[in-house]
Amino acid sequence: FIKKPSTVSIISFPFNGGQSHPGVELGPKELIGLGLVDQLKEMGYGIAETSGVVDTESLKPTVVAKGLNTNNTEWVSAACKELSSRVEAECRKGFLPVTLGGDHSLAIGTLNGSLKVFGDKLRVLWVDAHADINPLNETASGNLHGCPLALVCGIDKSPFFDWIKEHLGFDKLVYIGLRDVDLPEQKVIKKHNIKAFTMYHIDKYGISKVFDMAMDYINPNRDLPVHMSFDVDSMDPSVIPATGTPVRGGMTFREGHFLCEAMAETGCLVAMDLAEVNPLLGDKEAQFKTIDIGCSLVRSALGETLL
Ligand code: HAR
Ligand code: MN
Ligand code: MN
Ligand code: MN
Repeated sequence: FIKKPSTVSIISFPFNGGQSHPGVELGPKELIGLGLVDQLKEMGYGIAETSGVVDTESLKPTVVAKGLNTNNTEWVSAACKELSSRVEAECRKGFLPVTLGGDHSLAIGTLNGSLKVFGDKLRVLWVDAHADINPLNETASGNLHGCPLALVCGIDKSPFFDWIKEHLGFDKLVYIGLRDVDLPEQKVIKKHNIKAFTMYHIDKYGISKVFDMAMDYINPNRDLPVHMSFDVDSMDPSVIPATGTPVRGGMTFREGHFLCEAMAETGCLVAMDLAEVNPLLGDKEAQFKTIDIGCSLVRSALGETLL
């Protein structure tokens, strides 16, 4: 794989079907509206013309199955399948897809796309307050943004997601930032021995050490491609207030940016997701802050602050 690709593909995924707060579908438009694409150009990146917007509305199914435990199942599946092929195509060109959400169910698509390209070599850094690994028949909320990793890792082989053929090994995944993990998720994490650095570990060791430990686990020689899926609710709600499921006690401004900078420094980033920016939640200041800091997290992950 190419270290530090020089072309970024911005993929907008204006999707809210994985959860129940309207507004998260406006994330990509607002992030780009605040200048994200221009900022990346200014940093010297080429921006692929081919990326663009996934038309999630047109993928809404007209008939839906009854009695499922998860909401909008067919819609999430159809939208993520399309997103997967976009991410796959951009990675194949040697470009770095940055997918702007949209709720975090989008990772069902983005991770499938990067897995197709990088196969067994792919490593995943999941940055989130939540573990997003609820089995589909055990999620209490029924919201699929709480389930993407169950599908990606193959715990769930739902007939509604039969296009998912390749699965991520549990030893190729690492979490940073967790602090709200449901009971079924705790069981899955323990059963499969998934490496998780929670806020406790960030407090105990500091973010720098935590990042190194996380990388030492999935990518000890810093020579494997890493897909970073960044849920903005990993950050403290005082930093990122406009998000659907905020949880107290998250990463500070610097901890979040440090993590992104450290990821950039490895040169191993091959794809990034920025999920759960909801520009309709909170007051104007909360909204601006969230979008502005969303942009700066992406810039940091692409090396802005590494001089
Ligand atoms: N674990 C809860 C559920 O499954 C909440 C999931 C939350 N939200 C996200 N994903 N933003 O990280 O419903
Ligand atoms: Mn989350
Ligand atoms: Mn909870
Ligand atoms: Mn998430």
